[in-house]
Amino acid sequence: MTAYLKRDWMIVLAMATCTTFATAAEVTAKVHVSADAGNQASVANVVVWLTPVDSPAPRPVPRTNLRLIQKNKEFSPHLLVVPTGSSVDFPNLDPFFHNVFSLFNGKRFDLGLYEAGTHRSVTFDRECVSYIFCNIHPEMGAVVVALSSPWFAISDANGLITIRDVPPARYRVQTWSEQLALSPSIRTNEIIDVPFEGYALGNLEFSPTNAVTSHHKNKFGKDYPPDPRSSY
Ligand SMILES: [Cu+2]
Repeated sequence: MTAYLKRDWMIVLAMATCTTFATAAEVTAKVHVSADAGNQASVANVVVWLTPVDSPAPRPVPRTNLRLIQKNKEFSPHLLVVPTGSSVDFPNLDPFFHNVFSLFNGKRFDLGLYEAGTHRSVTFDRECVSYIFCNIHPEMGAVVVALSSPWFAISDANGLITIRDVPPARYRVQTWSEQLALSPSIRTNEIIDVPFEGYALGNLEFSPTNAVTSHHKNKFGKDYPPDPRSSY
């Protein structure tokens, strides 16, 4: 390849890169919790996603190597947001049994009793919110949010949300939070026109609600029995 040809290719590549950046808008927001909530409510882990209004959303690319581990009688991470079609592995890294199930809402499954060092996986094949529990340990709880849109983000510890690489178009804004409810309702399912320059949603006002994972039944719909083997 001659030096001139090389230079031409570099110009083409540079132009393509510029074009990509020019069409990749950012949509930002900030979670704000109403003052009467005290200091208890966290502004983190609020999920915001955009669904195109005028055309179907492109099919999201399923992610691979997703894990929701069980260790020290906890699920980790507590919240996992995945594109629909993704499989999540549930390895048991504790030296005792767990019994992972999701029957409350969303994807329904019961992985049964499985021992230390084994794992099972679940494919989240439709848009839904699944609450994951263990039938042995009531303190264990996690949430998997499966989204059909590739444009989503989760608020950080300061409540900041940045959805990147959003093509300019009209979108419906949707939110989910385990412990917060969006208020006032006028912003529920808000429609926005995202221009090339990006869009700032500003403050999203939330108020606290009771987290499903903090008070739940076992997989038979009953209260958890007291565990005589407290060390397990
Ligand atoms: Cu368990």
